[in-house]
Amino acid sequence: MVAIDGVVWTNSPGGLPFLRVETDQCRARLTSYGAQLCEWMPAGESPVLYVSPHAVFATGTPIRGGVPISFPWFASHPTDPSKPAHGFARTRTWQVIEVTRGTTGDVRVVLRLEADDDTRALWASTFTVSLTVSLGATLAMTAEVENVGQEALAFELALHTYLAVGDVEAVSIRGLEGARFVDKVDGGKDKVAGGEPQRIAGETDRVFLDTTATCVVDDPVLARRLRVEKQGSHATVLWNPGRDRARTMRDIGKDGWRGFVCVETANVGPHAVRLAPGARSAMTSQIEVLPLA
Ligand code: TA6
Repeated sequence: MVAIDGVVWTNSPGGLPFLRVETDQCRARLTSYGAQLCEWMPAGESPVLYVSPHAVFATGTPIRGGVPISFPWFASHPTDPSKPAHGFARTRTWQVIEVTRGTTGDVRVVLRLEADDDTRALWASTFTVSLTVSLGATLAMTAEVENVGQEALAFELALHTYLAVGDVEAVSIRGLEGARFVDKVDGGKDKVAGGEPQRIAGETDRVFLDTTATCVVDDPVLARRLRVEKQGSHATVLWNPGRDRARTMRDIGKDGWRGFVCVETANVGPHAVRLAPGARSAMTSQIEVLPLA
């Protein structure tokens, strides 16, 4: 691959290959393990993605933070609890197809994962999934799935984005007002959001349906606004474990839960995507940092 200014490959202490990007537009870190973006920081900003100080960087373990990819199923497997939560994409090493510098100075990285014997043992379908990441003053991530097999397939997909915030109990999330959601911390009940922004008070695990809306996280502590715009996605997941549940998780630490909120661009549940042989489908999430007006 041609050397690109501001881009180097390194290895994490656990041996994962990391692409480090340092340009006049941003600083970023992405590993081919799970095609997981673990840092994106536009010039002059503090980190936009949260990564737990207790995150494990080793093959076989999902990395807690950044942007894990849930594919081909979301959360627990619907029928077989022995299969890995959130599918296998986040614990496989993806192929790096391309690293280039765009005309606007952004660094563009394309990664791909294809079906093989290991994926077929967990999911019978023949697919390719690619992730295109544009790392600049804004962040764009597009995940595209193609059915390269002979049978129809159906999948769920989420960009399980951990947004870094000053104090999760102080943020408000706009854009989901009036949307229908499944409340996973209330027995999976179907509910409808009120007219006020979402706030995090205790464990929150909500799958908003039929929504293509942009979400805006207002963060008074960091005095900034994170704007998450999306295309090709009909669900948004809002998640934070809260203090008590975080205590049961090995890789979050005592107060880690305060430092993030997951706002996930997704196609899950009733929005699972069905693809005929030869068909493809793309989903994009774009993140921008704005001052808090
Ligand atoms: O997206 C929300 C969620 O599905 C939650 O139910 C929660 O458990 C979270 O993902 C994290 O899952 P993980 O397998 O990474 O611990």
